[in-house]
Amino acid sequence: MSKIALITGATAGIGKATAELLVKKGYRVIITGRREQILNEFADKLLLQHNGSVLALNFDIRSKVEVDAAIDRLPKDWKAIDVLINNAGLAAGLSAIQDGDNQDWEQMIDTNIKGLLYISKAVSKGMIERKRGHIINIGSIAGREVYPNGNVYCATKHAVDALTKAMRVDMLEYGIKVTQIAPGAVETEFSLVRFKGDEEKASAVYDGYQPLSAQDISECIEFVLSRPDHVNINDMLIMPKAQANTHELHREQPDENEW
Ligand code: NDP
Ligand code: 8X3
Repeated sequence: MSKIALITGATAGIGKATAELLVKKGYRVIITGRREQILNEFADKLLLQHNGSVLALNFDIRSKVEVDAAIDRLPKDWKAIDVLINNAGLAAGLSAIQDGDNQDWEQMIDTNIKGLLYISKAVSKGMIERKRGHIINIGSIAGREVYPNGNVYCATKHAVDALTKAMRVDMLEYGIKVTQIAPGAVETEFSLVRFKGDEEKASAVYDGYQPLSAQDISECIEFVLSRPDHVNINDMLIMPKAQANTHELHREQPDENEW
């Protein structure tokens, strides 16, 4: 029987690419996000183009009430979730602590940490009863290092790193696997969101080198999921070839003779 995977934040980027790949691999996929129209259009595309089995759940992961209601009200044949991919997340702003915007801080902490906790608690209940499941948390290189002005975003991803390790301990006796996927720079809507729609600033993040694509990360997730039952990949750190760490990026200089 096909496995059921719930992917948070599947209206864009890594979540969207992962939904597409898992549908192609025969998973029944639950996609979530706040942007209802985009979510529903994507569900239709998956149904039509890939003949997939798809369910769209429109909620804000920051609301515990909305998260619990969405999971409680799952149709009977969608309740037995095998895979939870905690992907919904964001960076908001890039500034020193002393200049930080409190609303940005709340949004990152509420989404990247509290939202991840709410849905993990709601979904893991059933996994514990069934004594099977796999939780994949999308961390980041920002969960291993800090970079100038990245403070609160980095802190939320360090929290994802700690929570992944803690969940693995808590889930051990129930046979539930817990994995962290930690990417470096991936070109998605991430920077556009961080810079609040400033396309110039967002695209400059990826200038002069080849970043990872959302598809690159979806393939790593699929690799992790396709291991035999007794094998768990605890952690995977994936970087673009041009990025050694959060500080060292090798950007090609534009050729001055080119015009
Ligand atoms: P995108 O901005 O392209 O996608 C983010 C997704 O998260 C969207 O589907 C968005 O949906 C969803 N989301 C954001 N806030 C909420 C919310 N409150 N409730 C529900 N869904 C929400 O970014 P990425 O694909 O790049 O990011 C995915 C994950 O990968 C994040 O956790 C990010 O931190 C992490 N990551 C990204 C890297 C990068 O360089 N891009 C590198 C390392 C990690 P909607 O707006 O419809 O709600
Ligand atoms: C996203 C990667 O380095 O921009 O998590 O924080 S980074």
